[in-house]
Amino acid sequence: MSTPTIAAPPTWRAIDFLSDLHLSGAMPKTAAAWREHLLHTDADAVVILGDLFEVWVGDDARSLPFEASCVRALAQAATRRSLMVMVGNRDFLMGPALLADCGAICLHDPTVIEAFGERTLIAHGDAWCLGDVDYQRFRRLVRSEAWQQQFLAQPLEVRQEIAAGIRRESASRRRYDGAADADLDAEAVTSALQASGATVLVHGHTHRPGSGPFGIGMRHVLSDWDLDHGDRAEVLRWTRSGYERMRVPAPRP
Ligand SMILES: [Mn+2]
Repeated sequence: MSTPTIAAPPTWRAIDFLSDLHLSGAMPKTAAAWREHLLHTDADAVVILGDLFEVWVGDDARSLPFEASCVRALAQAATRRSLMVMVGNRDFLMGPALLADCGAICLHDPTVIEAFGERTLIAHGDAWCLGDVDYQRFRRLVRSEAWQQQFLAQPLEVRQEIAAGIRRESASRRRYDGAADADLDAEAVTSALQASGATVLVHGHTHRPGSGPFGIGMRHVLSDWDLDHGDRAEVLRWTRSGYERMRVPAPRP
């Protein structure tokens, strides 16, 4: 299958990429900084590459106060600029209907964005951590229709309890995210770049922000966000002049 492609309108001057915010009610500063950026960035488009939420247990979670406030922010942002969302390994149960409801474009993982005369491949990143065989097995399970039907059939409170259990237990958390030191497979990335005609890859997931050559191309790894226990929050901005990392400030008290 050819990689889905999104062509940026020629009028666009800046595209903001972000991922791995891991938003939850327990991280109010991070959520506030995200909302501020989302609503007030001067970019033409905001592209979220997975793990916007620490966990998303199904679209009925939008009825919970924190989740509802985030969904409102997404919908508000989408009235001002183009908003695109790809799901990650934490929030893969965010459905296309919910995103459409917010006015966001639901992105296939991976997708190509064509802008400024170039083609950039974008992905969450976990699907190419092929060295982590246990994680890939787990990923296939939870992405299967059967597992999701069974999980979503349980009451919201039960699903929240299961998610909280995963967050408490570091062993199951590793299973959920993959090994902490896992990186993307360079051969898989090379094939994906070749198949999509892209020379640059932008991805998240590994929480190891940085830019450099990888496979046959160049890659930019997005930063995770944490302004509640640390000082990490960054957006990668793509313009005609290239890629630039921008620190996102903590919210004013
Ligand atoms: Mn992830």
